[in-house]
Amino acid sequence: MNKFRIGSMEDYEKAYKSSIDDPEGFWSAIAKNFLWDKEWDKVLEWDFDKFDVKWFKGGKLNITANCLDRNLKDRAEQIAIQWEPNDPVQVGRTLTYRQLFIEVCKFSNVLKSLGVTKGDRICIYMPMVPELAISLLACARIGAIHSVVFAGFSSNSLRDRINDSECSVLLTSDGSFRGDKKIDLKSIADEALEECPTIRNTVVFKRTGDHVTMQSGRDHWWHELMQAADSKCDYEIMDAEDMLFILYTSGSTGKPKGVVHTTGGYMVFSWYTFLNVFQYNEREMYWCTADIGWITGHSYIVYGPLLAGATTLMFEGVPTWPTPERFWQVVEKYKVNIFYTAPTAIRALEAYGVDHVKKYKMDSLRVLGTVGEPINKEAWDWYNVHVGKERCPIVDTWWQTETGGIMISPLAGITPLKPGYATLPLPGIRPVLVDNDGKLLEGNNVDGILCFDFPWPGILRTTFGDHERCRNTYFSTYKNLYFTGDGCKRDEDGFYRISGRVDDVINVSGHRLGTAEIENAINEHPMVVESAVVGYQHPIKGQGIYAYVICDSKHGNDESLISEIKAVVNRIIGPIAKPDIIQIVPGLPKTRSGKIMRRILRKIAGNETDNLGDTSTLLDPSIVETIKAGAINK
Ligand code: 7RM
Repeated sequence: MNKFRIGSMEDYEKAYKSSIDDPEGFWSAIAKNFLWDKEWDKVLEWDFDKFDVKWFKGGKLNITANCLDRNLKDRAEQIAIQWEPNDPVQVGRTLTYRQLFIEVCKFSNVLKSLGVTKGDRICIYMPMVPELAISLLACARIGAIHSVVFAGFSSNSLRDRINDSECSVLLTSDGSFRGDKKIDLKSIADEALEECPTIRNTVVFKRTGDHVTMQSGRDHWWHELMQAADSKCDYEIMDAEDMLFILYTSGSTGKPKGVVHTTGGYMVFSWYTFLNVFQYNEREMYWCTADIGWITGHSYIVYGPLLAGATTLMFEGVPTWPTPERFWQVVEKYKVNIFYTAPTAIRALEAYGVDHVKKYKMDSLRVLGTVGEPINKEAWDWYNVHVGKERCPIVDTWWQTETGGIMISPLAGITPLKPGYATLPLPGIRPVLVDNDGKLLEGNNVDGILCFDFPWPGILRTTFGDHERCRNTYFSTYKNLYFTGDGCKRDEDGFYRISGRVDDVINVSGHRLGTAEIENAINEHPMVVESAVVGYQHPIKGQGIYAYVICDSKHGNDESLISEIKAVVNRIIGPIAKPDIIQIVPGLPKTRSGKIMRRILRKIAGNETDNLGDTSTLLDPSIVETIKAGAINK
């Protein structure tokens, strides 16, 4: 067994203490576990004020040498990727470590043949097929920076992300299957590319077989380029601090930011957290149900598991199609040992009733995990009793796109569990709680805002093209602290419970959305004068989207206007951002300085209208009564 796998609570306490007493010694011992072309000169340099963090400075490596080449020695014939298609009647695919290695090398050569070199940005807009994972790894192998855009995003969102990081190549597919839906990814991509001057080539993977238009000179078929590709490709030697990838994420203001992760630190952190949180054992079947379009898929479908030499299951479909038994069928079919999903999926399946779960044995399951949003007690209990049969620990993993990997979480079977609690920080992680004024809340039994006062190897390094925005967003709220945006309690035992966002970010089915982003989309409708978006508690999605919209007095029928506005948001951002509720209002509660009082709108959306607090500073307090009277019940 790996000597860095923590085996007991005592071990955890020892590791935690040594990570605090000597962080550089702690992380460098772990980093030595990997293949480096040259060892680092300095383990850590950091400054939260300017925000400059470097891990393993001077070290040279390639992450794919560690995910692939290194695994050829002992597990070339072991399955690296087990792929399960959307439709259960279609057959799955397996790729051993050797096969994956060859595919990655070949596709690396394809990228090179298109003129891609180290440092170029490659946008990836693909369904959950093995070629998506191959794409990430091929980029990493030749030193190109991948920027994956979730294939549920609209052409506008895709266009903006491509342009922000000036990608030169787009990897996509003809279409994708999601449950009973088929999506024409290539046409969406074509629309985006009309306004993407930096894209010189696209590679199109054939998935649905539907007719697509191929622009000659620009668009190439994946299978055709692969046919001619050589299967030998040496990896590019990268600096530890060279960019590995960009991943866009929403914040409280403006457009999504391109979170940047670099090579060495991310590798060490995604591996260490994977191994310890899930207590991964050799040869286990591991399944994370996320999409690679999100950070969870990057760190815990692709990099973490492959670095650990695990078998990672990739699932193309959705939990409820063709039936709400789909997850459990897959668990049984592949004898899944570790299962990692989102609370929203658990709640959705819970709503269909327990009979669907009972049909499947699922005795292979050993560890269950959740991520993306707070888990309510009811969902936790259901997961524990009906899926885990009360014998599988549930790891409630708290982390963010920006943290690169899991920060606060139980270690499966080691940390005592408390439903709703992410429990304790991983070794090397130093959470602090502060009040609104940034005053440190010491001791236990405190409630505040979650921050970190020391860097960890997986921390973001910048936001692409705008370092000042990064510094401002994460390091200027409280001096010398990384600001997470989450509210958090530390209870009498020192255990952490994350309560949710304290900023204007909402979390819909585990997807992060900025209210400003949705408002901007709504405002694109020609009849909309102004809008304000808030989240409200939703039984399945965690949060739903409630939009208050002021419309032009000339607007016609409310109902058709509302569906038009939804369609606009769908077109501009994508289906995940579509408001659940739209209330047309004559005005918004604004202060004399013109600031919308969202606190009031949140309360109305949440049916908490008894105590709206002080409304005396409003320009027109009467508007509150009008909005209340027209509020839409859920
Ligand atoms: C991994 C991921 C990050 C935000 C974060 C929280 C929320 C994530 C948990 C959670 C409570 C959890 N990255 N969040 N995990 N809240 N308990 N276990 O989701 O960048 O997309 O979102 O998600 O608000 O700030 S993310």
